[in-house]
Amino acid sequence: MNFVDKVRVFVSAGNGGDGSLSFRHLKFLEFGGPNGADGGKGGDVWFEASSRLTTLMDLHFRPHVEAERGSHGKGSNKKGDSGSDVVVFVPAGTVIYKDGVLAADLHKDKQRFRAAEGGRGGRGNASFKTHANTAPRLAEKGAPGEKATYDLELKLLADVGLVGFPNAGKSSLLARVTSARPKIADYPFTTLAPNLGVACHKHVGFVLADIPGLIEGASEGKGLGDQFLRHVERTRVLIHLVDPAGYMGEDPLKGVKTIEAELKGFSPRLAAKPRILVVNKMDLPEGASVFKAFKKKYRDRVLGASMATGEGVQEVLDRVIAELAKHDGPVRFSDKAPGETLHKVEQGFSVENMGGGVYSLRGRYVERASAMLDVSLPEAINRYQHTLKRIGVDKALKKAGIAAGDRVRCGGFEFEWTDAPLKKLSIRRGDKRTRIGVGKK
Ligand SMILES: Nc1nc2c(ncn2[C@@H]2O[C@H](COP(=O)(O)OP(=O)(O)OP(=O)(O)O)[C@@H](O)[C@H]2O)c(=O)[nH]1
Ligand SMILES: [Mg+2]
Repeated sequence: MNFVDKVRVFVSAGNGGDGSLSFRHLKFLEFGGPNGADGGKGGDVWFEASSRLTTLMDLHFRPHVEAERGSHGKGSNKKGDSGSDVVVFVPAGTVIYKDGVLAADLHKDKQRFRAAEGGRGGRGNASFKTHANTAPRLAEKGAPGEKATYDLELKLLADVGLVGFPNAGKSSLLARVTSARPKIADYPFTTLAPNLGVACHKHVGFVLADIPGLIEGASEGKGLGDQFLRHVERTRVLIHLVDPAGYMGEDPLKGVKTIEAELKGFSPRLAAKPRILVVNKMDLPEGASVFKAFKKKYRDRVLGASMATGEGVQEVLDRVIAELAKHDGPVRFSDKAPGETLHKVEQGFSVENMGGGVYSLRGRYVERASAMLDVSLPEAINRYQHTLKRIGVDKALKKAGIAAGDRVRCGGFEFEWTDAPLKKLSIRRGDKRTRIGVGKK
């Protein structure tokens, strides 16, 4: 089984339901007034952290997430139902990026982030009723739900990270101080995916992460180490384990430099972590002399231990809890965890002359307005034109050199531009009323 720790997810929120265009018809009441109700809101898509999950595996197999659309409004003022939200559960410790920018950091159980907001329901004609226009033949289509692509990364939430060359005894340390039972064997790259374990020492509990061994070039992708270094990126302390026999016969003192360079090469954040240097396998014949050489260079900063006999393990744990106490507080990936964000529709727009008499109009507000326009309703078109004028689109198009007969594209919608003055919007009467008035004379 693969350890999935990075996955790209495509989310689409539900579209809003369309508003209804309807009038009340009663036997003895000819002009019952508009009663077309609004459409329901489309469902949102949320990410929620759950401490019960440990991998992003599910999303790896089902990366497309869609929320339900709102239902359409109906006559007799029957509002459309909202579409149900979809909640995607991810392990606590999942960091979410949108276009390479941090969007949310779900490090605590039940933390939520709205990944895509459902479109609002279109308004029915009852909503457009005013004193001046008592019978509007005007309704909006539902707003499109947001669509977005996110990159999710799982960062295990461990307090202590175990680093070192393959075969140094990292998994042996985890097995000795926690109830985790990782695979341990006398060959490099025994560990292929991170193992976590919970240790308790002198009433202090902490989580240890055992990751695959690092080799030279790990930070550039050699071996297995680099893809897992990010798991220890937000631990508070690193234990660097050294095999006195040296990795592949290399001098263990030189080996420390190699690992240090890899940590630095991966990220400055990793390089800045406090470290506990431990010469392991002190029961081996070369243990004592190697430890002596380390002591000369690193003085108090190095400890000797044996995961085989248990010698020195208590001292390592003492050092761990002392360091943890010094570097308190939960470790966050970013200082500003956005948590929940509200998406406001930006009012800004931009106009671009594409050549050949075609102009492109961009901006979330205008694109949404275009998507909500029901072109079969002249009154809706009139209102749309007034909106564009009010927010200054007309002016901007003129400035960009538009001429009558040129075309404007906005979202998936295209219209012809004219210079003709707009009809007054507010004093339009229902067609029927005018006709009846004439008839009564
Ligand atoms: N003699 C002796 N052998 C040890 C000690 N600690 C670990 N070993 C042995 O060293 C070998 C490697 O141990 P692991 O714990 O698998 O090492 P690792 O660092 O997790 O290795 P990778 O997962 O491959 O990176 C195993 O055969 C262990 O039994 C020790 O203190 N003394
Ligand atoms: Mg291991």
